Amino acid sequence: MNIGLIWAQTPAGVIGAGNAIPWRVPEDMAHFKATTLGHPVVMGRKTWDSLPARFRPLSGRRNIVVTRDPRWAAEGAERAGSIADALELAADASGPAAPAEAWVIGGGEIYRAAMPHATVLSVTEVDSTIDGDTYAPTPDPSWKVSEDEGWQSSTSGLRYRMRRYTR
Ligand code: VY7
Repeated sequence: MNIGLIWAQTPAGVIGAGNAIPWRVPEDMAHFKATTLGHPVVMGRKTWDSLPARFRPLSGRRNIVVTRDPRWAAEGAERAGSIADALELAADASGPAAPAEAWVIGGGEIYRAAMPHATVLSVTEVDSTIDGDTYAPTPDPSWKVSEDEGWQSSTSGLRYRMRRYTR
């Protein structure tokens, strides 16, 4: 199973502020949904909490939530006690075919723990100088940009670019 990490960051690496994404780029939300739809998604418990309740669980995807709390439970989510357990759960076929890919969707702590397991990174750069308290991991030199669609303008007024890294 291929494991991807997907995030959106500012050029300074900010991905979050106060348990939320401190910008609104609809094109990136659409890209996030299109990329992850039909695949298991793995997220940390804080990221689960950050999703507006009406969007939980993320529809059309198995939602696997990583937490050390053995009593944690939520409707529509499966609990895993570690990243390794979450990825094992994601790889388990419930139907006839094993899933080809799973996406790790955040947040900062989970990206850092999952990066060694990943073969692809989908990184949206949002051209904003906004401050935050949560940062993207830094891809080490084994990662190369394999796709870059260049800067685009969002209806939000911000510029953004989508890049894919592989190794
Ligand atoms: C997270 C939401 C947050 C706030 C309001 C609505 C990249 C993104 C993420 C995570 C953008 C989000 C949403 C958007 C997705 C919808 C459900 C509603 C869906 C990430 N590049 N961008 N993110 N939702 N990990 N990586 O906006 O979600 O997918 O069904």
